[in-house]
Amino acid sequence: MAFRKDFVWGAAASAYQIEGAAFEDGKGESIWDVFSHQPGKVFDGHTGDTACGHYHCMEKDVEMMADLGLKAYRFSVSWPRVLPQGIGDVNEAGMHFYERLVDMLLEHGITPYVTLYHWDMPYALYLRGGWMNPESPQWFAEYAALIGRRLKGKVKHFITFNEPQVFIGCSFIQTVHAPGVRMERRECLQMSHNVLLAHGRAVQALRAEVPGVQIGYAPTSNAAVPVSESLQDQEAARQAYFATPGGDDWVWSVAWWSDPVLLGKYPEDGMKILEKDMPHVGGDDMKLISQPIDFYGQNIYRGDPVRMGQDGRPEFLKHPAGGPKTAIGWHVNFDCLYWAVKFLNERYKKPIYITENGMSCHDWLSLDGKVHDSARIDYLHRHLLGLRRAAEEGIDIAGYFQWSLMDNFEWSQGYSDRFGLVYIDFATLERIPKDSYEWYRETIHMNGENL
Ligand code: PNW
Repeated sequence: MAFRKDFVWGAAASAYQIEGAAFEDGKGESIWDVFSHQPGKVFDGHTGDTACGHYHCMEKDVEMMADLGLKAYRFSVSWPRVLPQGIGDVNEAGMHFYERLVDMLLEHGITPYVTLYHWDMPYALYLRGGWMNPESPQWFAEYAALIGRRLKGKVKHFITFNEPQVFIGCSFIQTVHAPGVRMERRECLQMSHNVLLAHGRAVQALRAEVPGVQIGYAPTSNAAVPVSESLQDQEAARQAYFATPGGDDWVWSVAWWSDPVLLGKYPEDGMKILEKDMPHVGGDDMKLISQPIDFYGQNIYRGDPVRMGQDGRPEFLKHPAGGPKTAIGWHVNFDCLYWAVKFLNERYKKPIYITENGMSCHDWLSLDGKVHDSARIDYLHRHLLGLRRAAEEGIDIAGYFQWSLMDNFEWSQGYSDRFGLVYIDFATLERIPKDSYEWYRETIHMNGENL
């Protein structure tokens, strides 16, 4: 069997992108609530105020997940929904929502994977400097302890951060995500260090609160895909994947965000490039950041072609003209999961989950009332073939979370890009399973033997 028997077939989502109820039941504001209401920040002025209305129809959504056959559901907790000021008083109504969600999932035999931070920082903490504040790791640890305490005995799997490089890079360098403020490189590196410390503090807090907890981390990367399987091109891709690029692109370095957590040090090439902007690294910092975690997640949507250049150095190539692209404009490289997982496993030696993978399409309802998203099926199928190849080669792949269960608020793209297995009519919030939903159900049922 290619995929192990207990392979975790899942789907993922995040709080701000689906919940709505942004100003209800005592929830505090997040940086996304504020940002999406500023003119010109999000496509056509869309906001997550209502989103998919998941907060109000969670029970129905879980029934849908059960119908789909999901083994696991990865969701995030909205920090300001449970702690409106980020620290201090708990909003019991908000906490109760997640307790009910977890209970419902367990009743349906679906394992919850809880992400603590999927970008919606409490606005109150942002006003105190956000990740620039040296107290931010402590804030995050207190929040992690609260979630651990309230969900222990029910939730075993926690993920500290979703894509730290995106909430630093897109927010403070590209300024297209909340809070959308340009910061100096020195400041971005300081924030990144504080985020890594916050990860370490949260791991400690969760271990203290939750017996038998399994803790993971979910950064993202574009895979580096060798243009041929020659050993030279493979080596070029491996080097390119883990190299720290210069300029603002340091933030997309795979090694920058994962070497500290899994190897206990910043990558040397990166430290050289970033030398004059490096944050102060305290004596015990790296030990705190690198305390053991249980699994390694990676969100992967794309891969870039690499070959060994004439000069013996890796060289990124252009994507072929007219090659496949998704609606959001991302180039598709079907082999990205295979190569990413292979290289990550070699370097970090941890059980790997693909914590996100999926395709944006401009889906529409056909005359027959269905959504025939054959391109998405083909995308998922081919990416899973790559993952299967990795599994067949003996790489420890624990699970796969499709992004996303339903169409949702795609950050600065608003509702203009659809990633879901389930179509949402955003006027009525009606849910309509797409063809890919039926296909994924079959795939889960067959444990991938249909691929
Ligand atoms: C992820 N990139 O974001 C996020 O975790 C999700 O919330 C989001 O909806 C999903 O992918 C689809 O975009 C990413 O530039 C943002 O490679 C940017 C990149 C990757 C993932």
